[in-house]
Amino acid sequence: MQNPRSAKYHGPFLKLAGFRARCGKIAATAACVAGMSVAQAGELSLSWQDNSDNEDGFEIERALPGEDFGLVATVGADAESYLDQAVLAGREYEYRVRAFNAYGYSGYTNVSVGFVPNTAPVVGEIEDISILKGEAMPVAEFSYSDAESSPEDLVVEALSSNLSLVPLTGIAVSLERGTGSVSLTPNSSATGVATITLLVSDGVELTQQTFDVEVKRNLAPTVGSMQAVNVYDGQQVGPVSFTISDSELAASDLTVVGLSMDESLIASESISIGGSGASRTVSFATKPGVSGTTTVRMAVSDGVNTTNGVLTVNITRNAAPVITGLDERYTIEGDGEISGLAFGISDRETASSSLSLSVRSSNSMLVSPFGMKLKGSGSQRTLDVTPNPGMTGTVVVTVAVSDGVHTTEHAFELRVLAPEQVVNILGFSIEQSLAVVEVENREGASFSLWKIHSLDGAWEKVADAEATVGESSTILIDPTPVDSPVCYRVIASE
Ligand SMILES: [Ca+2]
Ligand SMILES: [Ca+2]
Ligand SMILES: [Ca+2]
Repeated sequence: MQNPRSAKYHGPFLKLAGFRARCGKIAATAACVAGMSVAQAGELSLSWQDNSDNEDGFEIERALPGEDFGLVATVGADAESYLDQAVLAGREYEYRVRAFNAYGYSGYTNVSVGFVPNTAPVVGEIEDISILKGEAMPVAEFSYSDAESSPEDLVVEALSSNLSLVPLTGIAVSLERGTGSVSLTPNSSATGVATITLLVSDGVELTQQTFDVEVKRNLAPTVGSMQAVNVYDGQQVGPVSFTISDSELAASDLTVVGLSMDESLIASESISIGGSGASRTVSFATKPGVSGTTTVRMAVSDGVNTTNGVLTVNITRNAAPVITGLDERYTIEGDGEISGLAFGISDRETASSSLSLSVRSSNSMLVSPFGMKLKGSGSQRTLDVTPNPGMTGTVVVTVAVSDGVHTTEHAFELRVLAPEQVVNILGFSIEQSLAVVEVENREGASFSLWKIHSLDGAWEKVADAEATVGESSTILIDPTPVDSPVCYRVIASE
């Protein structure tokens, strides 16, 4: 508690509580206390009647009730009042006065009693606090003031009605110019209600203010059990569904974080959580080339408690598909083609009808994508290859089959031989709008000029011409400029 002598009084201007007056006969001088009043907060004003005409001055003495009088001031001759500014609010004081001169003292006046009024401090209301166990405790703020004392002269104490929930060591009060805050640290394992009482004292009067702190039960979230999943390596898995709930929070307020228990089988970065509310999903990818059993953990948190859901993942190594029945090398004679080249596809885990099959060529000028056709179904497939007309050379044709995880390829070399030569073309050039063809051929042979605007387009015949032995032939070509390159070829025939 505060020492009341340090408190200052700032109360209203009040009448003196007790007043008694008695004029006494005094040897050398005479005086009589005539009245006393509160001049202003923290002051008492004393007045008396000067009954003497030969005094040198007056002595004013003061006492607390039941205690001895002591001199508080000396004032000069003819004075009839004194202002005592060293009084405390809420206290009662007794005064008496005597006159003095060179010959001695008069008798004392009667004793007059003055009371310095005081009002109790005022403490603002404090809102009750309710939290879930483990949640952060908000700071309780309050205002406090006193009519007579400044805030820094007030003493604030706090009490707890439930020490097992909020021990006294768990209450910290800080004060700042009339605004106080109470920081509470409840017992981390306890729940219940504690009434916190604040006692604010000005040294005389005490005001109390209470508020309740409730720490409610907080159960950990629950996660529904999940059936193990059997998957392959290198596979995208999910979304796999699971349910979550919490006694205190809405499921939408729960947070879920996925974690791999074996990073060599499943990378945690590949785990993603989807869904909303009580229905959530987990998706992840198994690493390629691995096998084994691990778990993906879903950490479900209500902000305080965490419950782990567990998904067991059995990873089997996925075998690559197999291609059978294709050779390493094929040859097409002349302007021929390959039709119905049979081969088989199969996979240990995936039905043949579900495998994806593709084919590509290393040289689109010789064998364009349109020149290759895959046919058949299930495990029995065929391939047709038709080279571009008149083109010769060697191309690598690659057949690829995928089970969605692994891809197996079979590449074969395809040689496209030129048809038997019937006419020799010695030279071919384009000069402005003329194609100049130089042939060394037999009498009666002919040739034709073809052009193509892009590799994916179709060859289109420009003109047919009869060859003249030993001479160059010319063909008028379309001089219209084009944006894309144009490719020309000459085919000779008998
Ligand atoms: Ca007060
Ligand atoms: Ca909870
Ligand atoms: Ca497979």
